[in-house]
Amino acid sequence: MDGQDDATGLEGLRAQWFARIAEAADESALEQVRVGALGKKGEVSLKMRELGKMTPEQRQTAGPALNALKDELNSALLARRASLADAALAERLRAEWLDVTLSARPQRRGTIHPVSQVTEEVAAIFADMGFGVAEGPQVETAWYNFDALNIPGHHPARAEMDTFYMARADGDDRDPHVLRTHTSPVQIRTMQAEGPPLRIIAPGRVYRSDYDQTHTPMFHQVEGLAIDRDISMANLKWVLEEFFAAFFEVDGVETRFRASHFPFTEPSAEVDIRCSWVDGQLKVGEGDGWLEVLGSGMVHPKVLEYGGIDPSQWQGFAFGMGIDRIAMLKYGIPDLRAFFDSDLRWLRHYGFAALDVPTMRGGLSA
Ligand code: 2NL
Repeated sequence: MDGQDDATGLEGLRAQWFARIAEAADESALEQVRVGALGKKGEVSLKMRELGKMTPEQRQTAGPALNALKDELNSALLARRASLADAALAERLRAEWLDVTLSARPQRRGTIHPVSQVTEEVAAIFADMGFGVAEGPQVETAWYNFDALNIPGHHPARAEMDTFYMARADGDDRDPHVLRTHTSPVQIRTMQAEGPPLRIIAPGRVYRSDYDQTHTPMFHQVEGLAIDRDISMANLKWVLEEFFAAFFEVDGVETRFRASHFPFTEPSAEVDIRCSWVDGQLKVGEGDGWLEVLGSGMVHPKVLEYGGIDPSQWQGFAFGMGIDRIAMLKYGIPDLRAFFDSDLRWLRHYGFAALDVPTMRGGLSA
């Protein structure tokens, strides 16, 4: 012990408070230490108050020494508080640690519905031919669902027995809302939003007021649309034959085009694929039977105009088919209505494992 510290008795005080700071186990203990030393009635604060009773000479050495001690304690408190906060954070990080790389449990809890599986397959095949996937609202205006498709006001499809009409929130009954009866409005919207050239498919839910052995009020459709400067029915035929061969996983599929009529295409054709039935099982691509699978044609000039596309510069093909139907054909599912019963036994039987993602290289149902 020597010099001024000894004279003012601060060395012992200093050692004692530094030890307490070092010992404080958490932030609230540290706060108590701070109050004990530097608070209003803290030991160091009281010592500073005693300066008033000292002689000027005593004060000259004791004053700066006390101030220095106060500063030192403050920095030590600050440093200790920071290290306690670091330790608290490190402890939280250790305690709340979670292994996000832990592999999923292998139990098969749920399955992919055949409609989802087939939609993915269709999207993968068309993606390979340069088609993107377009989506749009299921509640549409009558304009997008009917007028833009050249379906006249008196057309039977518009009748209430086929179409679900909805009251419009804005009260405008000139263009009522409907549940879309096909995914064509998605294609009109895409024409308007993106302009030509276009290559898209529009899969999704559609609604018609119909319920029997082969119809459900909600079902799934995929439509396709290709618009460019010189698209013809020959392109349509190639695309469809490519699609059916890939979808049914055979080397080639012959198609048969039969003249038909739709308001939105001109000319229009219904398309059959060559097939046979062997022991009640469908064989696509061989045999002497024909199976009707879709409707198609060249997009009507008026429909192009409604989509904001100049029919003197652009033309295109379009087609539509039922997803539920081709799912039944491919996977041998006999009853359409069971698709939407949510029967777990059915879902386990016809459902797909979650990781059977269709790819062109690995095979669609490999
Ligand atoms: C069928 C028939 C078809 C279309 C859908 C379409 C869409 C636009 C313009 C022109 Cl935006 N056409 N779609 C064309 C022909 C047939 O569906 O039997 N579907 C199950």
